[in-house]
Amino acid sequence: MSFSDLRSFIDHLDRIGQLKRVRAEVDPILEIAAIADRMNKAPAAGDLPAPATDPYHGRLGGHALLFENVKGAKFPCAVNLFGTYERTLIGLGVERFEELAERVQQIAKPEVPTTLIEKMKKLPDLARMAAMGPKVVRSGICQQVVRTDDANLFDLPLIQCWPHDGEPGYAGKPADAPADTARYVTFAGIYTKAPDTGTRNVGMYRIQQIDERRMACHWHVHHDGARHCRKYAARGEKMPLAIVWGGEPVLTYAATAPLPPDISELLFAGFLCGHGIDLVPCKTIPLEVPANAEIVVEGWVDPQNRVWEGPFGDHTGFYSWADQYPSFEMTAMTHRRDPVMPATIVGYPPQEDYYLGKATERIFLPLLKILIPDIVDYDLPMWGAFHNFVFVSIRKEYPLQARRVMSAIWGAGQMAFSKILVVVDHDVNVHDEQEVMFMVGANVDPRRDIMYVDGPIDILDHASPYYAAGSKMGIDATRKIPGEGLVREFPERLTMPEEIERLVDRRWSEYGLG
Ligand SMILES: Cc1cc2nc3c(=O)[nH]c(=O)nc-3n(C[C@H](O)[C@H](O)[C@H](O)COP(=O)(O)O)c2cc1C
Ligand SMILES: [Mn+2]
Repeated sequence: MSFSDLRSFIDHLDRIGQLKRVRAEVDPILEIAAIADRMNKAPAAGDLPAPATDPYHGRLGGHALLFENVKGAKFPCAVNLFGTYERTLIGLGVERFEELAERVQQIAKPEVPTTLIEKMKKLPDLARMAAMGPKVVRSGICQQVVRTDDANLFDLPLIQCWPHDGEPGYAGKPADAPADTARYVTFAGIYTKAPDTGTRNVGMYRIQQIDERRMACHWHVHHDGARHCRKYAARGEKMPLAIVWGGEPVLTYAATAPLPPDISELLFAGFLCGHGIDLVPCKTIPLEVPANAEIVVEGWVDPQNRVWEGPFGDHTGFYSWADQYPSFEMTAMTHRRDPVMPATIVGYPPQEDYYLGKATERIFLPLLKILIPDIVDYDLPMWGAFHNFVFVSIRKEYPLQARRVMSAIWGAGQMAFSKILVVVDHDVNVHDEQEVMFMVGANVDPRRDIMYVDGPIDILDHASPYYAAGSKMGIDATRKIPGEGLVREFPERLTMPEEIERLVDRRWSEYGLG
């Protein structure tokens, strides 16, 4: 079962003991973030066992928190809603991510009907598929309250996450930069539309508050929000943009999913929750937003007017550099009568975003396998902060196959940003960090088995020699075969014969070893 809005998700977490309410007044400046950070590193609430795909870190994340009294703000703030495996699964309405992976695979690999009868049988499927797209409806609860001239961003519990966020004279921001706030939109969907095709995009991008009505839009140059903005800039036009908190919880995940450009996150969310997302037209801009949202900020981006954004304590565990980004000016704020604003913090892992990344890892595995059939499984280890490390296992059938897989991954959408790739054989469990690193130690001749390439790098990477450009490393930890350079025969891995294992099982009690 998936939830129709954030409210019912929060209520459910409350009922099952996964949410704690904080009634004491808390400061949106650093205090909420410090509490959320502790929660992310605490033992997980609930009793779901660690998933097999994460034996090391699967039981962290504490409780979701609802801060009911945020200093200076009109609305409460929720954090850590997706901050464990269990809560992410609940939010996505499934018991295992693989259920969604199977659903996605059906779209990507449809069985093509050949006979007329088969085609007729497929009709209900097609109708169901068509029903997953977003629908525009006349009115929505997200517009119970509409404020235009008196809309004020300080009413929102926007948080400052880390001490040097937005600090003048720090990490590339000039000391005399115009004043802004260090507060951020951290857990919202950013809605835009391409001016030429009308394609909608939803991305999760952080947005820094400048003052009562203005903000700075931090979308990476490689992401769709930036692409849309460049299109408006080329036409000399401003871009309508909506910031949306809440709505169907699948939307929050869909905004983070690495879909190819022009593949609609709203359609994807529809597939994930099994029905189309209802949208309502915005009040002051030509865009549509989820009818069930909690809060919507409408406005225009001026691509010509760039303002300072950052520095920001980022998911890398470091501050990312300040830079200039397009400014946004609010024209309206609409919301429910009693909205809740979700927020998140990022930083040294684990944080809430880790589980969204893990959902992506599992849901996109079938699609990655269609693109690169050699792949058996892959893992993004927690301490790799998404793309610093990727472990991949392959069924190896010919020389230098691991290098082909590396090149393919570096060409596959956002996987292109994988900085250090480790490729192992199919019989290695990629979710077992020790086993993977054991194979790196054992199977690698560094000069022969390491490949470096140059290419685009995640813009948040501070170690690359250039902004968004640098090198990547592939480590081939598979067993080497002829044709892969100077190779001696690889020995067999140590294992006991099956019958001895069974004999020892049988006789265990006889040994008196407990
Ligand atoms: C908590 C969180 C914060 C993020 N912040 C940003 C951000 O500030 N800018 C950005 O470009 N991507 C950010 N991302 C990553 C994008 O949401 C993600 O890459 C998404 O797939 C981009 O969608 P798009 O391809 O439609 O642009 C963030 C992700 C998460 C989970
Ligand atoms: Mn997109």
